[in-house]
Amino acid sequence: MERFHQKVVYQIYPKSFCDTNGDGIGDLNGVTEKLDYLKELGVDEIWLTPFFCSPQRDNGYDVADYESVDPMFGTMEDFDRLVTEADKRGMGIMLDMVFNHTSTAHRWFQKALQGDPEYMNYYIFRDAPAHTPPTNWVSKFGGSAWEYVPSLKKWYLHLFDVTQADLNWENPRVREELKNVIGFWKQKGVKGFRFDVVNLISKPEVWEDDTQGDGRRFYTDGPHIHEYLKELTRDTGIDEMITVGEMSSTSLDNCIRYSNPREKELSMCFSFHHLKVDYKDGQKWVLTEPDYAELKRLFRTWQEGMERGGGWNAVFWCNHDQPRIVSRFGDEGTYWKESAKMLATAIHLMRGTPYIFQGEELGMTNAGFQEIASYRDVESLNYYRILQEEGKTEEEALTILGARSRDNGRTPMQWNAGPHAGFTQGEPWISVTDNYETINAEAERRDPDSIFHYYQKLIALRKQLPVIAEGGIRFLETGMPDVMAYVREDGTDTLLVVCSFAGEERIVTSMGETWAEDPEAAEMILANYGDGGESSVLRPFETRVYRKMK
Ligand code: TEU
Ligand code: CA
Repeated sequence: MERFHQKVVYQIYPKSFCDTNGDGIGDLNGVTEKLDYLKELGVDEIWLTPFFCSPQRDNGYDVADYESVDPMFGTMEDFDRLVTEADKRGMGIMLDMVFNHTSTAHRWFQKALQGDPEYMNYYIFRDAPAHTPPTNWVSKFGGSAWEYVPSLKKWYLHLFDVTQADLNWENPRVREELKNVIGFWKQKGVKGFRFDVVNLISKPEVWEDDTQGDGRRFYTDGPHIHEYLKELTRDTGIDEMITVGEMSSTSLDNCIRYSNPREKELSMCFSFHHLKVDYKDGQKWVLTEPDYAELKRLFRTWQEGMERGGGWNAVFWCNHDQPRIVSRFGDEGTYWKESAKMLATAIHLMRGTPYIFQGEELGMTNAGFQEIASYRDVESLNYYRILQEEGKTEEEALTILGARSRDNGRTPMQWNAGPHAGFTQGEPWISVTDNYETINAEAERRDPDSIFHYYQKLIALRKQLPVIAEGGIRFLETGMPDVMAYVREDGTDTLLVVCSFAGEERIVTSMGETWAEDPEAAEMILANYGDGGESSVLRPFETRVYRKMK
């Protein structure tokens, strides 16, 4: 078994996790202070999003010095102490490497701006007339993906914010610099790495306008991506660690190659297709109801496809870029607890390594801010403007932001019912969601029926039953678009996982070998309603897990 198949990773956005010095910003000492909480939950690895020196234009994904701790998060000694304390509790620290781009405040880019040809070749500068970008590509944060530098009479590429300049991975000097960054953090005891939008690093040989889209088809899963990943892994020796690639708009075939151990590229991949079933025609900023039939189809394609190809999925719902899943695909009201537990079951028993984003284990919900002053995210602030330029009213724009903004996942962790949910003694950099008096860690640790304790059970189950980490997976036809069922099996154990995404009852008639009709043949080992209920009726958002020993 691969060392990470039984593990569960917890993602921390330090800025919103726990503030220990009263400046309203979460810090590394806040993470250290909460390690016992994470140990109680039962997670194995802790992924920290970037805390390196940064102008914070994209909350740290605009890195100005890769081998540093930004003073707002603390000191390098604070980091060393965090690694030591996590290690004492058997937990590893995973860092987030933003290698597709640096901040324009990085000294490399500053040297490039001064016209130093060596450092200009660290980035992607192109000649083109002052008012005509080299291509018509669109930044993921809106606007052109190119910025003109009059003093150089050249444009530079930025697939994200204008202050995030794309690195030129064709330049061996760049690749050596980034390998040294990996080496720096490895020797500090880091146990794993997440690579940010890593499948965008290989740019095309030919630069041309995209007449069919925003340009992503030219730079996504680019011509040398697999070579670069093999070289990075080989030359830094990270194949012994847990590595995960964030793959933007990628394909199943590429993710099999990225994560099949034979390829010696990465341990696993994040893909996002399942988190676009509520995008209208793939457009994030156009609201539509989730298409659960498509959600099931995607899970089946990726789960069964990655098993066939020997790849490995990172399975997740939430992160710092996504709205809170209980608000998005579950129910914030009557069935808040049941739907949060169902959503957790749906992915934790799949084939792959589960990731829990801070607060997801509490059922934290979207903030849904309805005034622009509450927003902090550069992408959201850009689209608040863009949507109104496209003719939306301010109210319509705020309704869309309330559902889609990345700030929904960045509100402070809700620790208790005290001021600012116990996140800070100061003024938080972003408002706390107003339901913290009922949704918080202290309340849920006291409630045996809480979402927190349900996540504990799921994490423990992955360690108790090898079939979860190692078994095969097969999806069943339930005959209903919003009821998902799959079987996990190995030589000795078989599980049946049934999840209803519906807000009302569903009658279960046929699901092949479900054993629901013959409860004696199988034992129900997990459920989100107190009692076993009627085997042929699924209550709103009901989930049940049956086990049959061969
Ligand atoms: O995210 C890349 C990414 O695909 C998302 O930002 C997505 O494109 C965006 O939310 C639009 O839906 C990674 C990081 O997770 C994100 O926080 C950074 O902003 C981005 O890369 C640039 O580094
Ligand atoms: Ca702080």
